[in-house]
Amino acid sequence: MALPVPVLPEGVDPAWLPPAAFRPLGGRRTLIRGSGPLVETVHGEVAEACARFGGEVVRAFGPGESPYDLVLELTGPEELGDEGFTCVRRQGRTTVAAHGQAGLLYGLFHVVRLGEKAFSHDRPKQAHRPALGLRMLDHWDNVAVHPVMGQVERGYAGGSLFWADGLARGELERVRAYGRLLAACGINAVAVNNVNVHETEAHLLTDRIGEVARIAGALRPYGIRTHLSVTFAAPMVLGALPSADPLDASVRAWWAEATARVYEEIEDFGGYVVKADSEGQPGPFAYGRSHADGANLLAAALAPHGGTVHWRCFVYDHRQDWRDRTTDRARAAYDHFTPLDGEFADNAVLQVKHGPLDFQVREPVSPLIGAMPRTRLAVEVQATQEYTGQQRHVCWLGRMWSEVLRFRPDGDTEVGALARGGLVAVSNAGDDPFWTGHPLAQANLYTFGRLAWQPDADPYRFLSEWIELTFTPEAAGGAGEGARLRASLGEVLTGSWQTYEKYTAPLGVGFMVQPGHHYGPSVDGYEYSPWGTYHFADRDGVGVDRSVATGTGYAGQYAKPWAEVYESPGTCPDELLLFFHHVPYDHVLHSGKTVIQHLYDTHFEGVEEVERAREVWASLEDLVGPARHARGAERYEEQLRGAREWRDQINSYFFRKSGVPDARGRRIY
Ligand code: BDP
Repeated sequence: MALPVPVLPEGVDPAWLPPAAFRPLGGRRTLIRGSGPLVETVHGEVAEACARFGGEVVRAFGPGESPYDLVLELTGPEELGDEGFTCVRRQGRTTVAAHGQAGLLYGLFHVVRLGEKAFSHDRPKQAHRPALGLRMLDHWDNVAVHPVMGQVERGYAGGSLFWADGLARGELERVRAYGRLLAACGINAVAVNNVNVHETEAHLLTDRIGEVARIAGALRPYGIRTHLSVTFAAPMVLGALPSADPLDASVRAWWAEATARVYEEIEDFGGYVVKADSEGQPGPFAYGRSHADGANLLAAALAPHGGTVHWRCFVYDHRQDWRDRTTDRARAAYDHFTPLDGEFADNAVLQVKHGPLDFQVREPVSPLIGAMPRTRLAVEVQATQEYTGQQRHVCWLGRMWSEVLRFRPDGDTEVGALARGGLVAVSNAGDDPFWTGHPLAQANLYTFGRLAWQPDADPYRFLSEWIELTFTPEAAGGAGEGARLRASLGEVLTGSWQTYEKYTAPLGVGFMVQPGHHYGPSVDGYEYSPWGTYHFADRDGVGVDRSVATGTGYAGQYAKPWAEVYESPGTCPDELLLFFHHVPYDHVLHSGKTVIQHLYDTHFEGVEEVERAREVWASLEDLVGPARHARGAERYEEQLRGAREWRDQINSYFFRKSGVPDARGRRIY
């Protein structure tokens, strides 16, 4: 029996799977061959398209040669793995063949992305399979509303999709619809609660696992495995043991039993996510044990069931002495973890933030990636826009992520290939009607999934796909208006990351945000605090000396060629200069401009670019639908206000520090 396509509540944006995206399946005869729960999902999708747009779907070859337009069959070769598929069109028939059920589902979404082109002319057989086996979203959702952080820590899209009133939601249709969106961009794993595990959330592991099982049940029809963030202190918090020492036999037994019970409830449970010894979370250091001891404890509990532990590497001292210029937070992950290379169990994955600090608008790629050849690493990016405008500003991050994924830490292998443990994003979705607050922030979620499938692909291709699927330009306005819609959306999104960087904290200087919530400028907000995120601006210059010769030595954590490239201001790329060097304001960049003039110019330009984007969005009123348009328009007002605030504060600050006037004579206060 076909599984029904989830029904969205009134007013919820269908995002990149609006009914119109399925129109090309309409009026066609489709044959589906194979059985299993995900095949039923595929059947449900096609049946829904036929109900809406005409056409017919059947489950077996009828007598004689029937003229099928589309065949989706579970007969592909084993080499494709569970998630791969082939697609070919010849003699008027498009055939998708997969070995595994998930592959068939991904194959269907591939056909939807191709649209009419899937049926218009012959196509040679092409095999598709994901480069990375794990393509995951971490939700920083709290079950209970946290007094300071709200429900979704760093969430800008309303409350949690999973939890309401302190419990798993009773109605999970929207969770199923979320699973559908995720599958349509290739995501196959979700962690359903915050990495900061408070007491309520800790119980999800034991007495409240049934709630997690219900969520897992809603995501499963779309091929998504559920994971849980757990606290390292669980044996004490939940089991009343006197210790959580990873080498203690009773602690090991506790984890083994607790984990076995999890698998009784959720057979295909993915595993645990752990933030340990980080920003106040408990961890193995308390017992004089290493992070390999800690991760292996959980890996051992999960191994008999096929689960994985995702052990985060965001380990640093958040109570450092800001007067001590030799300690450097950027060094911490590498210093803690590289000595442990080779000590981690096979089912332990180290989850590394893409940059050494914390999801800034520009950071170098973490030197830890590439420095642990005998360990499985997953790379973590932040789709939720904590430091990039909190989904009130448009900031399409696909290009940034692609630069990370195509970076070659050793000058040879790309990050996308080194991330054998997968690609993970902190989710930007919530119970907001547009899923992501700003409707255009959906593009980040979509692009993330697609990049996790194919990390070396051109990210702009995925942006165009998102625009086509979400706005179906032809359907929205006919050929001429469709082209205008397409071009306008491309214009406001394509360069939005660079625009954001221009009016906030360019040249790799980072932070300068308001402490706590991290929205809006406060140049010295963290400058005299223990968090380790400094810019060291004084009357002579700005930036952090991380060279080996005279600074913190961080640049020396890279392999060649990067250690040399970053070591000297003469070779360091402009966009990272202030991350690696403290330079005078009149230091001349490769671009030929001085640092101070670059700061002034980019801040003026950034605001102008937002003004222009706001106008472009205003011109789309008739084409994007009234509710979506109104939401975007309101956000653009706020983005412009915010961009001006950033411009004025940053420019004034540096003008006053340096005393250097703007070469173009613009007014700086
Ligand atoms: C920082 C966030 C904080 C997270 C932390 C993490 O400000 O809310 O808990 O990262 O990744 O970016 O653990």
